[in-house]
Amino acid sequence: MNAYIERVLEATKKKNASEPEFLQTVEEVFSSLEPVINAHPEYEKASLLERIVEPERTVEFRVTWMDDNGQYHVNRGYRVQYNAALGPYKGGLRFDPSVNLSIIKFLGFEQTFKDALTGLPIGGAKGGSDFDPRGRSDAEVMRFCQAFMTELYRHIGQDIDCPAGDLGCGGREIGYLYGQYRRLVGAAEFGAVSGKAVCTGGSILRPEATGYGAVYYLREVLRHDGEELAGKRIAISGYGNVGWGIIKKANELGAKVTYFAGPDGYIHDPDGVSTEEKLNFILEMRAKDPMHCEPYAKKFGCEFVPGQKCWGVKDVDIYMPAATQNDVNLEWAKKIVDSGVKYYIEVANMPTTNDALELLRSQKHMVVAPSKAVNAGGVSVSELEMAQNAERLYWTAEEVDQKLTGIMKNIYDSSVEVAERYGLGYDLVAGANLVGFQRVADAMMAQGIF
Ligand code: 2IT
Repeated sequence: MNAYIERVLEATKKKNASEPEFLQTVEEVFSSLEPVINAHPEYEKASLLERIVEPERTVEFRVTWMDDNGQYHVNRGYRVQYNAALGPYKGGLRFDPSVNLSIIKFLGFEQTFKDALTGLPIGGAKGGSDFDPRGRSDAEVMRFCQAFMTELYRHIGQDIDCPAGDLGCGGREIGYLYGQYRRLVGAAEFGAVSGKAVCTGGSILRPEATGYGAVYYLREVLRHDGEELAGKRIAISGYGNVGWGIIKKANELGAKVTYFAGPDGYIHDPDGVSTEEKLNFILEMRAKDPMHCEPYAKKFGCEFVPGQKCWGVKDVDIYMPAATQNDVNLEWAKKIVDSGVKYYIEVANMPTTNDALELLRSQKHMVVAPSKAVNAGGVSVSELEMAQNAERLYWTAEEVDQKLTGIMKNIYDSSVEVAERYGLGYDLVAGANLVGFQRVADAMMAQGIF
């Protein structure tokens, strides 16, 4: 590795020793940067890497809310405004008990390069809380969201920072968050929060966008090999918003999801999750109890394997981890390698541990695509929502879909082009890191050193 990269990496490890997820993503991104750092000695003089790993601003705050029994709860809220060189900070809010500063910083760092990859004018940020919305009533979720926004509102705005959803923060939560923002600032400033319902300034395609974008990216990967989506079988993990979008678009384009995994095990449905009835059942099942997918097997008479992940099954063409971080570790990656399946398409943020990713990328028979490219359709449509809000009008689903298709193709094409230009061959992981980094670096260099 280049000496400058190594030096900054070591310093970052020392400085952030208690943040393993954050260090994992820094290591992953930095491992791709050697060619661009070699080509730009001026970056070291400008302390570019030292600056890029440090968030521009981190806000940590208390969130106090009352449950339905009149009892108070105190949670911790975060917003890490990572880098706004390319535009207003943009990125989701995660509400999950696992949330801590390390998780939010890893997500914010990833988001910075993801947002750059979209080619749209947005910087990177992430936020959230260790609040657990599971099992909470609508009124409790509303009170939590109002309390969360009562602090957050002073740090965001349509030209400053535009939060959206992430795990545990869906349409309902975004509605409450936006409502409280509007109330506090006394203005219908739609562009300050994205992922809103269409009736309140949202983009018609935002719920589907991450899943649809992932399938559009996959289509480009297959096209590169002279293959098409029709007839392909896919194994996914996670069946939330993103999994739902993947299933819908895969069905539309003639592919099918034949395996999906949840926290309690995995389902094998050889006919695919291919009907409205099955898709609706998944939505209902998840709303009732997000921890169990077994009811699907009972309902549709298919196999359920308890306590296992579907990584390693052989009768599919594509794996798409779409659950959460570090879903695939070295042990699972070995099973994936042994299965002979060619395509490993990351969807969730950082679904693969670094050693597992290295193993998968080193396989001659495999194509590995990185999540920061594959799942960028979500934030892209968030930015289109901001653009619509700025124009004070609504775009049709067709208009948004057409733009999304173009954005995903650009992300793929630019990643391929840059990796080839640096002599790395067909390397989608390095290509995405290099494109994202280069765009942020250009903007930072143009704006002076601070
Ligand atoms: O990880 C992500 O890209 C998101 N959670 C969506 C961010 C956004 O601003 O839509």
